[in-house]
Amino acid sequence: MLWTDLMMGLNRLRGLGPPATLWRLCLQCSPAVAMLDRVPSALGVPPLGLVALRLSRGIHGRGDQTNHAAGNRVPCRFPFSRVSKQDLAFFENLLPGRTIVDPDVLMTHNVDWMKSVRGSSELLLRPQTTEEVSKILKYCCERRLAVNPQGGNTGLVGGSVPVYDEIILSTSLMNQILSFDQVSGCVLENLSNYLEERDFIMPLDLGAKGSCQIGGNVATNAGGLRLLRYGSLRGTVLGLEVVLASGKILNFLTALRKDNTGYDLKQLFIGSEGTLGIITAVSILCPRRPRAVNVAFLGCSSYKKLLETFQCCRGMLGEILSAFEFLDSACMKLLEKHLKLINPIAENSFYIVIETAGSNADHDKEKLHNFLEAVMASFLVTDGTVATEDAKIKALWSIRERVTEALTHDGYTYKYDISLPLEKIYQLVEDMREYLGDKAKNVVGYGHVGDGNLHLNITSHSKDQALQEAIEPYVYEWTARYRGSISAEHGLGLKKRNYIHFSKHPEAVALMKDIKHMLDPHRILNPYKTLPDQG
Ligand code: 2HG
Ligand code: ZN
Repeated sequence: MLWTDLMMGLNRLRGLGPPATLWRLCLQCSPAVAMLDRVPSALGVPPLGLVALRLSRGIHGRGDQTNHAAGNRVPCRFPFSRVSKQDLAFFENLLPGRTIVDPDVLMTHNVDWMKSVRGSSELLLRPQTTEEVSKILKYCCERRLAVNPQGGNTGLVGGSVPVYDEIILSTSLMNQILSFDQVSGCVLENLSNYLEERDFIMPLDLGAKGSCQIGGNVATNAGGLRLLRYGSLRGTVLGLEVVLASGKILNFLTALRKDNTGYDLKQLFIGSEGTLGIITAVSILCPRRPRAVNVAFLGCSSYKKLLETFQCCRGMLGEILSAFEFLDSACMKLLEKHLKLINPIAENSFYIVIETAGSNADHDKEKLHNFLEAVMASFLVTDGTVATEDAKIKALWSIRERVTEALTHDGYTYKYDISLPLEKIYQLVEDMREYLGDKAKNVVGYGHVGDGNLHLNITSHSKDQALQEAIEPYVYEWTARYRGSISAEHGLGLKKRNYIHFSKHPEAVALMKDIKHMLDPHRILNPYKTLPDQG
């Protein structure tokens, strides 16, 4: 197929379903939602903007009390105090009108968006300032009351909701943008819009951008669709403000790009899933908004060809490549069946979403054209379509971004977020399909090829303990055999905490426990998450 055919392919996009934004509105209210990602950026090395956020966290969960697979069994409640009338009076005095005991409001905060874990908290606190967070934690620490920090509650590993009756500390009101250089915690999409008006972008982008909060993103070290281009939050976050379990406020809110004065303490809190402290402000490096963005949606007949396409893409698109994502044909079938999305190209075994983002439209177009000609001439790619216009770019992206949503309509979903050497990624999906046979309804693979990150998802008609026990620990043993990670970007939360040993040595886990003990000796912060019950 030629470039002109690719351009003509755009016409077929007109039949695509509703824009991706529809489902982003409210993860908590709708059972049919997703948690995905996408990309952009600028050509060359344009000046970088800086954003600092006073924020909100997000991730945690309750043990699925009905889940008896060994690693997922919920530990007994730790001997925390229970909220008394005096405690309530203290919080009402500190946060008048923001101390919530209404069971209807609490219901949505007790359940994760996948509806797979549920807590029984009877108290939700909505602080607005760092000082309020500090006073809450100081009080809870003295009273031995457990706290579940919660941002947008879009996590996928049961990390963002309570397990038992932990007090939910929601950071949703800590959403002030302090300044362009110093912003505060915000829903990711609001923040992205704010930055775009100023000609900058956030260095991360997730399908859950309409609900997830920047504090939660940092606390979970969320990856997303821009990681290939901008790297992880471990690199783009320049500074943090954190409140420890004792109530002590740590201010590392620097905006410096370089600071080699000893240990980089902020890294301890990035990805700690709210178990070490509550992040209350973030400063983050933001790239300039790219002038020219193109998206190509391509079809490949095998995973081998997909990988060769990726190698070619890296070589030929180089500095303008901002995303290389994939989904398999099983994902496409679910999108068609459950969301009525229309495949814009001919049926294929694999589909690729490539995004370029640069500063010179003609230059980028020419590069993309040459790349497309090369991969078609060598029969790596069998069909494709390209979008340069915003609405069409969104429509193509929504095919990748909405796979998670489509899966929620297919039944109970078992989620695995695995890092592997690139050539092994799809073998896990194939082996799993063969191994499970007809025990599973669907076994699908998609994810971030550019980052070596597979999202292996398996569905069944309803929750099936035997199936879960067949999958786990098989999937983790398989991953460990190839030195992969059992959680590439979603964290461990409640669901994966006991599998940490498949990716970390015992000495490392022991050191993590020591750090937890030092920073939160009474284990009040997000208990039952991230660290394994034993060992
Ligand atoms: C994505 O990349 C998200 O789409 C969600 O990380 C993945 O639902 C999943 O398994
Ligand atoms: Zn992902």
